[in-house]
Amino acid sequence: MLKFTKLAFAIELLDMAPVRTRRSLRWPLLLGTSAALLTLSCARGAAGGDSQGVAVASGAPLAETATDNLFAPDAYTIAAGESYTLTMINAGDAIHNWHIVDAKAGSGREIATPLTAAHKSSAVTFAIARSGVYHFQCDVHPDTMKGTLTVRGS
Ligand SMILES: [Cu+2]
Repeated sequence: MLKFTKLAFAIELLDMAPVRTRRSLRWPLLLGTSAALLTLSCARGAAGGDSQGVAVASGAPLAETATDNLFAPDAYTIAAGESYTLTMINAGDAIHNWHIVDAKAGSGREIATPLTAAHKSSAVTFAIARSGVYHFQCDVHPDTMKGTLTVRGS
C-alpha cells in the first residue's frame, strides 16, 4: 500500500514536471536501453564468433527447431565418439529435414532425419568418431537452413 502510494506520488511528480524535463528524463532511459542491447549483441557475437554454438553434454539430447526457413540453433558442439539423438521440431509450414552433409554413420548411411511435415517432429541418433567441424542443412532449403556441428576430441 505504501509502495503504491509512493509510485502514485512519483507519477504525479512526473505529470507535474514540465514537458522539457520529462523529455530529458527519457533520453537517459533510451540510452541505457541501447547500451544494454549493445552489450547483449556483443556477448552473442563473442559466443557465436567461432560458431561453436550450443555445447551439448555427452549423450544429451539435441533439440533443433526448424521454421520457414531457419534452424535454431544453427551451431552445436558435441564430443567425438559419443552417441547423440537430435530431435527436429518442424514449427514451420514447409517440409524440412536435418542432414549432416559431410559425415556418414558407420553403416555408410546418411545422418539425417526424414523429411518432416509441418508441425511434426523427427529424430536421428548418431555418433561421429573423428573430431572436426561438420555441416548440416535442410535438404529442401540448403541455402538458408544450415549450420555447423563442431565435434571435439577427448
Ligand atoms: Cu527446410
